[in-house]
Amino acid sequence: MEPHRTVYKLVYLIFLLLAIGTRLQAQPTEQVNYNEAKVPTYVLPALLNTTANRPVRNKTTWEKQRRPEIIRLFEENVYGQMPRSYDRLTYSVTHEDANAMGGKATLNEVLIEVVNHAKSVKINLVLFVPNQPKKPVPAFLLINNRGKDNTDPTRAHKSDFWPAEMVIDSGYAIAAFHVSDLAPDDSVRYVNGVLQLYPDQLTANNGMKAIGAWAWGASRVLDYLEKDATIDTKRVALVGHSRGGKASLWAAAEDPRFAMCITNCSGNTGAALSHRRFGETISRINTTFPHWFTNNYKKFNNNEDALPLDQHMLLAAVAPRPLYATNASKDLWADPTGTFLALKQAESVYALYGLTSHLPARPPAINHPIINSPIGYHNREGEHNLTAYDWRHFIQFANLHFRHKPIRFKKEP
Ligand code: GTR
Repeated sequence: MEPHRTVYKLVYLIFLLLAIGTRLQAQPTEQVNYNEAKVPTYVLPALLNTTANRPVRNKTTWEKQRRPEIIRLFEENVYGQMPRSYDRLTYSVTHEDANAMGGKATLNEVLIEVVNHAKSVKINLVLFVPNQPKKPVPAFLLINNRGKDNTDPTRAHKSDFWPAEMVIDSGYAIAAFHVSDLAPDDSVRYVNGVLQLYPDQLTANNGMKAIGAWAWGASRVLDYLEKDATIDTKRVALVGHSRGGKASLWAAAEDPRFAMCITNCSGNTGAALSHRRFGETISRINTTFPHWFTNNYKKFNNNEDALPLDQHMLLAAVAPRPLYATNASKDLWADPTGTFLALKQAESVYALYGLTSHLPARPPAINHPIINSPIGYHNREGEHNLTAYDWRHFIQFANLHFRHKPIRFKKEP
């Protein structure tokens, strides 16, 4: 054989081996279930029974006993402790434009600095407030887990992920901060942020990680908004998409000052039930994103039945505040059915407050939003994303629940 042919063969063989190796690495260790018939039989932890197995029959027992128990269960097992105290919060407006969006809004870029134990974290807030009416307005606050260009203060770049003009035209302020200011979304670098302020969290098995840090950040932004006279902080809706939607749900459950929670396509360890093991599972999420949840949560990898909780309990912790969850029809990874079933479970807690949910018995058809209900929901046609369609319905939901305005459904494009 000619020597150069042998070299070619060798090079080919090496490439082949490398390709097989990469593929093997990328292969999931566990099959993803997208088949409803293969959902195992499961028993959800009872929402309306205390851990001492006492029935919860009214909102007093719910608020005094069961709700705090549930928050502790999630702190201990899933999202980690939520430190509430810090030494100092200061802020400065780094850029103001009273004539933003062609004069419709005032832009404030605010640098919020939170200090604890001589360490600080800086949160960059982008905030547009409508120039009319001249009184405090309700607001939407987005936890931005995508590129910062999605919340461009200059508006040179516009994105349906944060359609600021649409929200301003509807009479709401719109704000956003980026998750990386609190904890970079990276399995090594996530410690460079909030966790520096609370070093004990780093070693505790129930220590917060990235998702807890993002939720903590949302509450610090609310601390700032409470000092801003243009915002009606009794009517702030917290919005998050996907991993940001897990954080918006945790933040709203944990901090009752958020008046409304919107959790968009949040899926596993967001609004979907884990016990179903449909789409993304606990072991998949903990393996791919080891920096999101507590060390304790890893105990439930392939062990969902041992969980003393499920996400219906977190949704219920938002009650009686209006709660809106979404899915996208092609996003089976986030388990639309499991999300809807979790919301249905939470209805019993809204009922303790005399609030009747109008969710149908079975998941509504695609693009059939349920707005006129303290628990709202839609399954949008399409992919995993946060879109103008989603925002239009968040605004309608807020119009109804924040302002008691009748819903005027416009024809969908
Ligand atoms: C996926 C992850 C989901 C969801 C999503 C996102 O890769 O498995 O849980 O968080 O990312 O944030 O877009």
